[in-house]
Amino acid sequence: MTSGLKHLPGYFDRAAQEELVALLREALAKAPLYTPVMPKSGRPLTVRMSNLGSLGWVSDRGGYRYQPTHPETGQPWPAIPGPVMAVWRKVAQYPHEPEACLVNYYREGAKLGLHRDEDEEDFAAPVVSVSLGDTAIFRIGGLERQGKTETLKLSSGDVLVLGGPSRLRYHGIDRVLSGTSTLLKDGGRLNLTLRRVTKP
Ligand code: MD6
Ligand code: FE
Repeated sequence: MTSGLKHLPGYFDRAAQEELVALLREALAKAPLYTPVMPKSGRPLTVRMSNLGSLGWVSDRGGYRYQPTHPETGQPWPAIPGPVMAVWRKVAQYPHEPEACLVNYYREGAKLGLHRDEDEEDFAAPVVSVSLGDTAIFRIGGLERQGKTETLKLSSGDVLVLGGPSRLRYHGIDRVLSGTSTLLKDGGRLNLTLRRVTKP
């Protein structure tokens, strides 16, 4: 079942990746990466997060949700930069703007457990992701958590689209291969996931 899953390796060339990183550094200076915790247990995630856009995805003891402000600064999230909006317009095949851009940052050893992106109101819109920095091992399964999975390498500059019948497939990041990219001066991996949250 691969329909709706689109991997676009090398969508951004090195110069474009550098521009994205510069824009992200500016945004993250205003909305710093923070360490979210799991609902109920309060266990910290290994991935650090921030958001751009009118709504940001957060996880805390109370649960998962979208909210308009940064949980630590209380400030609205910075705008989604133009070149990031542009990739959505190019690949999403969806007529409305994304509202949320989750920024995930992985240091060595960080991972993201198998999950579905299901906190949005409108699954008609795809989720579009952009990877920057070290290569990640992305695991993708089916619509059931127990189903068969396979892996895919996501490298710097790659775009991945989960839409249509693949919109609610389980997926996660097994690990990040340190030292595979020179893009980020302190190493690690940045991933952006763009989502439409509300029904237009
Ligand atoms: C990551 N990505 O690449 C995590 N979700 O760091 C995701 O969880 C994801 O890449 C939905 C669609 C595409 C993705
Ligand atoms: Fe996801």
